[in-house]
Amino acid sequence: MGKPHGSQPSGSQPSGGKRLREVRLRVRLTAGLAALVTAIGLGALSGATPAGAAGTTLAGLASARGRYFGTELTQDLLSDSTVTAIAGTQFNMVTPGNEMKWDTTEPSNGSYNFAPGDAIVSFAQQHGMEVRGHNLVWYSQLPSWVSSLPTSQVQAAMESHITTEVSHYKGEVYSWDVVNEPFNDDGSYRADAFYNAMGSGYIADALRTAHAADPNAKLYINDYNIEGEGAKSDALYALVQSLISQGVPINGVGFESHFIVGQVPATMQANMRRFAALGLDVAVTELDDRMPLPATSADLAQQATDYATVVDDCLAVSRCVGISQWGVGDADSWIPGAFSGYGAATMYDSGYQPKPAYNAVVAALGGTGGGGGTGGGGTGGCTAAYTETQQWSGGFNGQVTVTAGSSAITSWTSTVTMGGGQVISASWNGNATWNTAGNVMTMKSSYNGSLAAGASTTFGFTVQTSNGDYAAPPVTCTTP
Ligand code: 9MR
Repeated sequence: MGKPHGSQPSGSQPSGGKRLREVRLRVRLTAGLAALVTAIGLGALSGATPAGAAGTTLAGLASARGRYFGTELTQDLLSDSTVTAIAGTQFNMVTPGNEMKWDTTEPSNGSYNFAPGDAIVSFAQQHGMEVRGHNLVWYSQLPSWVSSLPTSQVQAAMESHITTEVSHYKGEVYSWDVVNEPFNDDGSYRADAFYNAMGSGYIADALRTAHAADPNAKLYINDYNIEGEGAKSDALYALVQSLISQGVPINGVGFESHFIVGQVPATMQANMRRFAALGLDVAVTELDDRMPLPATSADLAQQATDYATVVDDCLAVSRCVGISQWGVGDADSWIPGAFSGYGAATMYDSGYQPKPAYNAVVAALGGTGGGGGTGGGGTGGCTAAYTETQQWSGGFNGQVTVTAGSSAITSWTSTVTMGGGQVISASWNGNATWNTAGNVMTMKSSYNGSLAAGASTTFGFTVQTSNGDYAAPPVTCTTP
């Protein structure tokens, strides 16, 4: 309890992977376009981008760097339009929080329920996102009928669970966390129902069984407290080395990455690199970065640094395929429920407004919106991030969060560039001017120009769209 909880990198595709990736991309784009056509009608397609592919979103920026940016999502949130709007535009990978776990998918022996997982997959497909299947074999959220089985029956139950679930989602998931959290923190094997019945050989058996059911899915081992070098990651490293030498199908290692502010391991990049050097993909699978509540601006600034560090680490390792945050925002994060007095662990605050960490990630991914207007240098500077706050037929409200950089600022200027069929009809919380077409707005600070280092303010505006284009605009921020 109260310990950092993290995850690790995962492995990648063997031969034929490139072609598969191309096919997957085509399928994904097709799904994204289909969703777009459904949402806005055929006439609006020209010039629009599928949700999640826009250049200024986390997903779009990550894609430009050859990575994905994902989020965890649970079925109950699919009816929350604020959450789905962010999830469907900012992220292009979804990990179901609980919906594919054993206690949901096979609550009693041989009786399967895929409806909750199917709902997440369908949301992903409608928004041009891919899915990380999570998870197949785990000591937790394991129905009691499995742990009560005579040890002689556990292997058959495990294999049939894997075969049935992986077959059900064949072709629909990008990767599977086949074995989740198999180690104790000292690097010994966790003595769960599977280990007790089969010894450590259950891991190879699980991977082989999953591969037989869907040879195209990337198969991962996923764990926490393995992000930096240490006894636990050494144990995992030895395991995957041995699996590879035996020809066991393993493609990746997932680093969960449940961090505490200021404690991203300094060896994370080197550690990911050594797994990648084995020919595996690595991924940051459950990123969050918690702090004591109420959050202070110093902790939020440190969190921004931490998130940027993780992005930098992933970008520095060519086999790091992507980063997923665990939850969309602080309001749906597991942290306050699990670590009393802690929270504020994600990039979006409890009202789903982007935090400094969001801007830092945008900047780390090379985005202009988060890059600051001064070109760095540590004096002044600001970043801007867009979110849609409301939408109706023919229009929407947008909001830009302006965040000061590493020093206090006294004024700022932000630009918002809408598409050709979009006209900004109103604005608030700043002094705005428009171009003649009405789609490019320059907003200068008014009463809200003075911001302490890392502090934020927002301004808002209303957009009328004549062609069904609700796409997010590029936004910039500069200081004098
Ligand atoms: O986010 C999940 C939460 O809703 C569940 O209550 C919890 C139960 O163990 O599992 C959470 O997700 C975990 C993930 O599946 C594996 N790594 C740790 C995550 C946080 O506990």
